[in-house]
Amino acid sequence: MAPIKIGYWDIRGLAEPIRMLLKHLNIEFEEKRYGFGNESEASFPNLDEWLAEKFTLGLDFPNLPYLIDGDFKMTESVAILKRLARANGMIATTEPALSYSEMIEAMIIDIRNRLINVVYAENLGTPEEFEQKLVALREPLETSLGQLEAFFQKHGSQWVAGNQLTYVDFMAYEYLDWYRVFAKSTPIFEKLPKVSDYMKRFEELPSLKEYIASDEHRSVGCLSPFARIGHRWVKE
Ligand SMILES: N[C@@H](CCC(=O)N[C@@H](CS)C(=O)NCC(=O)O)C(=O)O
Repeated sequence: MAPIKIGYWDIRGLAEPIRMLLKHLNIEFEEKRYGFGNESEASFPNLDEWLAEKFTLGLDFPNLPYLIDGDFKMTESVAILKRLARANGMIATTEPALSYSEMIEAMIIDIRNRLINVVYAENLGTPEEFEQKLVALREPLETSLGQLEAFFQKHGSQWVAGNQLTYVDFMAYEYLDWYRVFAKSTPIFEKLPKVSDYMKRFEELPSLKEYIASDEHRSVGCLSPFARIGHRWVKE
């Protein structure tokens, strides 16, 4: 049987939790990574490579990322993660773990979107104004991370669903990791021992340790070149 195919831009973005989950599960998969054109041309960045295929793939809701598994095709990053998680024991099945992990899933998406809304905003303002908007992200981030720290403290859990690693951890790790680039040299997790341990625990997973340390993961931008920052980024 042909391996699962994942289509996405040639960035980490919304596909990285899916890629990491597949690697963790040791599931063979093929990737179609769409480029943004030639960086030396005035038309860069452009969507041409993706747009040439977008409506030819038989997707009900054409978008990126997509998953093609034989005749089965779908989009929506979280739905793709959940399909893979359900099939491979990577989703909580008991209460309250399921409710807690779904709560954190939604909270992590909110944290991620606050950043996305700033860096992809149509009116980015002057570099100074943009810098101020990035600084303004710190307060809500610190509040959310402080709450996550307290959650781990209160529940004594290793992962968001207790002691079971689930697909939500793949989202949480990736989207919290994006903030390391935007925080520049100012540490964001160091004051939070539980959250720091959580990030480290994920990075140390034997299934992912090598990948997370590799250039394949570290040197690829988190975001597309349409974002003011986050496209060209090498993790320190
Ligand atoms: N809710 C969707 C959002 C998908 C989305 O916004 N994809 C962006 C990249 S992050 C894209 O460029 N889609 C291609 C398109 O709109 O044609 C998901 O989570 O998968």
